[in-house]
Amino acid sequence: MTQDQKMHGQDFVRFAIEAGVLRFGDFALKSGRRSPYFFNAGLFNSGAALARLGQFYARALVESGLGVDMLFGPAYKGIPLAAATAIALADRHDRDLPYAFNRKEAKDHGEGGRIVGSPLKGRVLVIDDVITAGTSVRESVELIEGAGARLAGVLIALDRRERGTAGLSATDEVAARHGVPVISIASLDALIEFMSLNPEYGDFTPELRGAMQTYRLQFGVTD
Ligand code: OMP
Repeated sequence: MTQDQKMHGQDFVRFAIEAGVLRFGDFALKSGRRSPYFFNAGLFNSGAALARLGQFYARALVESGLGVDMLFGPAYKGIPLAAATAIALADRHDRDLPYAFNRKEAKDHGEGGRIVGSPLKGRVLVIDDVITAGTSVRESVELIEGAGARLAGVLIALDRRERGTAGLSATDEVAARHGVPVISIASLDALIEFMSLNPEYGDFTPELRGAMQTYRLQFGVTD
């Protein structure tokens, strides 16, 4: 990871905390694990927050150097994420990429079908919030391949760096299963580093920082 990517991750953690998206407490996850933190991307819920979020995604993609032909936002949460990223790529990076998203229910009238936006073609980047078990990625891959296109990679906001079914992190499992990179704006490591560099910020008590370390030891991957 470059120094720039590291700084970018730290800036994103600060932004997510300030937006109330990253919270600390006691949360039950989809996996059944109890976590001392939770990232709720749905709380990037104003025009300014969404615009800034899109800029973070766009920059992470450009910095990764990954070549993609279009963006795909899986319903529902991925839809505004892909749209905001497409806008930021055009505005800030002079890259006008097509984008699409799916409906959860196929329509039997009007234009019909499950894909809205640009037809799925070429190398498609899936944009999502958080990967835990990678369930939604599998569904996106079926849609992409069903249309004759190819998954190019997955771009997420936060990589929780938790163990999946094997010893790998769930994001590394997704990468290995589909043979593509998973790019994240920030990771649990960035969050823990932010907490130790800014102990006075928010309410990063020694107890909370201890709980984060314990959680990482219990469920995280070390690399
Ligand atoms: P998978 O689709 O199994 O990878 O799980 C990702 C989902 O976990 C997200 O889309 C959320 O519903 C949820 N989640 C978060 O949004 N933020 C977190 O910090 C943790 C989770 C989670 O439940 O693991």
